[in-house]
Amino acid sequence: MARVEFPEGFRWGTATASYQIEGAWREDGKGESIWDRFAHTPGKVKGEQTGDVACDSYHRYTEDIALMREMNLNSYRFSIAWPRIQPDGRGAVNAKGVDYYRRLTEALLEAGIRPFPTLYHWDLPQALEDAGGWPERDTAARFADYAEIMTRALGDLVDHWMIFNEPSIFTVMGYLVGIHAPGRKSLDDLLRASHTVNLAQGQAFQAMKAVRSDFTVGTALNMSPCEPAGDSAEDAEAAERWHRMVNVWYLDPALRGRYPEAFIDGLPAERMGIQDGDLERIRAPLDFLGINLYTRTIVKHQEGDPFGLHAVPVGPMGGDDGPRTEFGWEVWPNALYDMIMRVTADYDRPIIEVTENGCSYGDGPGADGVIRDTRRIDFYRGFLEAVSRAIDDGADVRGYHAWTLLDNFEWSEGFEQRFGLVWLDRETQGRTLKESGRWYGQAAAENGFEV
Ligand code: GCO
Repeated sequence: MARVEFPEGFRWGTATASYQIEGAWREDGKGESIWDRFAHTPGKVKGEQTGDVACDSYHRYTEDIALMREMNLNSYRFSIAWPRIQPDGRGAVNAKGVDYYRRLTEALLEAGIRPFPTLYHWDLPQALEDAGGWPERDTAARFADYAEIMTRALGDLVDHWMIFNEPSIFTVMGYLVGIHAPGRKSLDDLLRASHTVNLAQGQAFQAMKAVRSDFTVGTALNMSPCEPAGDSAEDAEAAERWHRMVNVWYLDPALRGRYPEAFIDGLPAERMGIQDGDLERIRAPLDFLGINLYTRTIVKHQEGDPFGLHAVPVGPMGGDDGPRTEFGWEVWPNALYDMIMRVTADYDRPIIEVTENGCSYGDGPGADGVIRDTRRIDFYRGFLEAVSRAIDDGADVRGYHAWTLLDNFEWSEGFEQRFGLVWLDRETQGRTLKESGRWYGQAAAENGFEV
């Protein structure tokens, strides 16, 4: 039997997000978020489901931490709900909201688990959306204020921070495609939102470093290696433009102070609202890069696409060679190896943490109560082997976070898609460790596994 090994000190964790697990949607002074508003709007979420209760982790976080300990985990990526901290996205701080995250953080430290918070995982205060949302430039300054407030509040307990979760998803899905909150459908809104988010990332980074210069600050980007659909030069160039738009639109501004060249007709600077001095403001020399990855993307050249990139992804998520999860996403572990190695080569071997990777399978309890989700075990075995191979080939990967700890609210899909290492019984809020959770826990304990 061969063995897949990881470096000493490698972080084994899971990832969640506030709106997807917390519930308590209007408890202890929390303000309304755009996801509260969106999920309460008929026709937006499957089965008219909402995150009002979700996994009730606002009240049951100690149960969640006990499950992480049972899995021998030493890192927990969670997100902070901005509307718990500033109910209207500006002004006075809600002490009860800060207290919740302080209790959660202290309990994690008590359990020997690194608290690893993301400041923004999509739940913008509705009051800021009412004032224009991410397309409104002032939202960047509001976000930087929130980042300063939160890092000052927890800076004695938390050393590692992520600024955003998947900016190219929440901007595209929320302002162009419209199937995520706030449900707007405008290319101009998307273009302006993308620039405001880059401004917010740069200004928040500066604000956080001013609170503690030794904070380790990164950001979690959804990434997917872009492969040309055919052998033509056109497809190869289209795949590269798609890579620049989807993978590094929020990385090049931070690390290089410029936007990547993705648009056929050049950067739409005017439509993005770029002002003099902005290319300095968007810089953020990140201490690490978080990679969220699920599969690869096959791209072909096509004129007349909605973006103006002359590039479109082919088919559903991924290619046609691997098996598909129940969400229809191709299982292609080499995508993670390829993406890690590309970032390693392009950005001078940055520190990387895999901040999300996981799969949706609905396997539930058998007659004996055991949840034999063997396809999820195979998924993690394959992707973790890819990470180990990337490290052997020179990448500096410090940790891996399975998406996700427990079955939770999967945005417009409601609770239909189950990504958890832990089964959630939505009637009782009962948590049951799946066989994949046991397997992952043993790998974490041994810092590796047999293949
Ligand atoms: C994302 C989000 C998570 C999702 C997960 C499965 O990557 O879309 O960060 O909130 O739930 O990726 O889709």
